[in-house]
Amino acid sequence: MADLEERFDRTIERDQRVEPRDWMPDGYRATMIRQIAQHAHSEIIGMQPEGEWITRAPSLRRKAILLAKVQDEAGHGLYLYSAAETLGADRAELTGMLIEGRQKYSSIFNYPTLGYADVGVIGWLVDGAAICNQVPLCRSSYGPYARAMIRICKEESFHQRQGYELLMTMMRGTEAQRAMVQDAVDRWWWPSLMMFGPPDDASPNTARSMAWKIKRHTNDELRQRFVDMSVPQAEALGVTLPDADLRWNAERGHHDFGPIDWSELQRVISGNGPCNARRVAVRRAAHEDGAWVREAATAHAAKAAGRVAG
Ligand code: FAQ
Repeated sequence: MADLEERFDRTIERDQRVEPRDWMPDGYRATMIRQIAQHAHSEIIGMQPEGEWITRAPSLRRKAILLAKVQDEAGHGLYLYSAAETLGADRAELTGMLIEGRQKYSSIFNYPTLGYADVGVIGWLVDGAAICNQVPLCRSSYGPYARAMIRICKEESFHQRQGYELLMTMMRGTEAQRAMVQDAVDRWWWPSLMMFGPPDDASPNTARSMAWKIKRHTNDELRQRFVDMSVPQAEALGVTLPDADLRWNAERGHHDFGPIDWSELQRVISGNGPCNARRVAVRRAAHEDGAWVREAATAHAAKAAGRVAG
């Protein structure tokens, strides 16, 4: 046992990857399952806010782009559930925990999409925040998760660019279109900052996850990186970020920004955001409606196994 623990510690120390068959502390396994499952759930629930606009896309081109993006999100979710399975988690159980409200998913997907500009702003800010958070996870210590992140980040980059391009197009349009973009930015900016999680002094998991090299940066470090990245992008776009305290601090070499309403994050995480009930109800209905597919696939697999055995 001491040997195994030593080998695990050495793997982490040398920046090597922990693989599914390696011994790992129970806490490491539980933390990885928690984070990967929450991430997978976020991708699957995250299909809904934009998915609601597929039938209302303003052109065939926009519809094709949005369909591709939402399908990518489904792919990311399945990819991540597979990574969780390599740790011994059961996918059906994880889905059960999501629809019973026993496991979390990202707060950001509990806000409504009120117009097509929201699709652009989700691409720009939400995928932008996701990239900021996930690029360092490509160096996460758990091999299957780190490798999954490489592909996911490439696709998220496409998602971010499509959002920004959509917003650029709208900003070149009519006054009404520009107002739609600004309104969407006003609604999504603060929730995007909350995606990075609670502040470091109120983040119970960060220290342990950093020591295990699951996380490579703290929540506040990544949030700051995202603010610094977004300010020039907002300027290029011609929108105002809704924060009167946002300004460059030459001494720190970063932008200062106003206080975040952490009670809102708490409210949304604990199930009381604007759309929590609707998001989970839609996921539950999809799961129940898909029962016949799972049954048919199981029956088919049993038959096929019988044929091989016979
Ligand atoms: N929402 O101690 P910490 C996407 C929870 S991107 C809900 O700081 P940790 C792409 C946290 O889990 C979004 N819950 O926790 C996309 C913990 O829960 P516990 C998904 C939150 O893990 C784009 C508790 O609070 N990305 O889907 C949130 O060290 C567009 C205490 O927090 C990922 O999941 C929150 N915002 O750090 C799809 C990335 N923040 O212990 C569609 C991977 C914290 O009670 C469209 N995850 N919590 O179970 C991570 O990097 C980390 O888990 C953090 C949280 C940074 C999210």
